[in-house]
Amino acid sequence: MLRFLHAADFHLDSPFRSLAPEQAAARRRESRELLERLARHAAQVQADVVLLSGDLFDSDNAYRETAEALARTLGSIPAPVFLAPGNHDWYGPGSPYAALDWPENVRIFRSSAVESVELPERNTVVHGAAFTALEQTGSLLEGFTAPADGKCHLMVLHGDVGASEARYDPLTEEEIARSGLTYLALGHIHSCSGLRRAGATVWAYPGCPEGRGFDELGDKGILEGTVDDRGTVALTFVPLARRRYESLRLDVTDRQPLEALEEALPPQTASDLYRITFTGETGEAGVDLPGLTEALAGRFYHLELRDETRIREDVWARAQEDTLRGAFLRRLRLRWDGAQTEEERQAITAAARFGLAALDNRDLG
Ligand SMILES: [Mn+2]
Repeated sequence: MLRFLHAADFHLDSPFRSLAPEQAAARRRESRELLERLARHAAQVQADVVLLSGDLFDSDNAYRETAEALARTLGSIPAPVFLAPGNHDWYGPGSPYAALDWPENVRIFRSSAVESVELPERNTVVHGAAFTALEQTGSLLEGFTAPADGKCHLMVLHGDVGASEARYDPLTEEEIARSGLTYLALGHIHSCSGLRRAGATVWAYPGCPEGRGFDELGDKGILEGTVDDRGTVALTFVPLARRRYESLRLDVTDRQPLEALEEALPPQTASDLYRITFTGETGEAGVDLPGLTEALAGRFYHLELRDETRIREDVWARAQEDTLRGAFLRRLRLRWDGAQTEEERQAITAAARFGLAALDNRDLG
């Protein structure tokens, strides 16, 4: 039986622009620790081979120390490591893949033509190809067929299955089915695909090993797989992320926001990055975001609160009043009723809240 690890899309040295500079720097350091966790896991489960499907670096001008850390950590893995550069870390004369001396157990694919490496003691062949430019408009799998020689055929590749645009190695399921591969280890898509089949070939994306924004939510990690003597592939998801991005929408109609939050949150959130959006209906002041931020201090690694609640009907009802307040509410209500998008409605809601606070000489916080 062959045991492999499959990881991709580390995007080392990502800028983390949505965080404060110090936190962004800490996050970049932490992403390098992901490599160490990968190496430790490989040793722990005695992986026979490690497959890295590109976008290890976020850009082609990664810090030299990051590249050195990658080389060092991959070199510490007691198994052969295969790396197929992707669109963010494409192989070229200026790339860290060309500039550094890589340890003996690390094989980096450097050509857009598929190359094959035999692992005779494992009855396995590992195939792979590289992005050699920012874009790869033709399929790297085109024309490839693994021989039916009873060996286990793995391929490591960065590519876009079922792509709507042809810039990132567009692959089709028909092509994968024709490849004759036992397992196609892909990178590029940042969420884990789980085990997928095309013909007799199993393929998968592990997703990125840790989220980098609120578009990469929840548990993130790598895939651990086995191929038995009959060529049957099994996959297990291994969480690797230290921190998770979570996005929560919370209806606070007739509820205290803090209470509703306490009910919805898991006990441990201090390592994680949360975006919490309040929905439903509230009174004229809306949700007290500064007060909540203070009450929740220290509970999260990073917290974003958003008030998307609507103003309750009883507040609008005062539009009938023959006062400045009534006139103000009537005008806004007309605009609200004519609003075409949720953004417009949000803007009108905010205007109503600020206006009512101003009319009452009340501080919105
Ligand atoms: Mn990519």
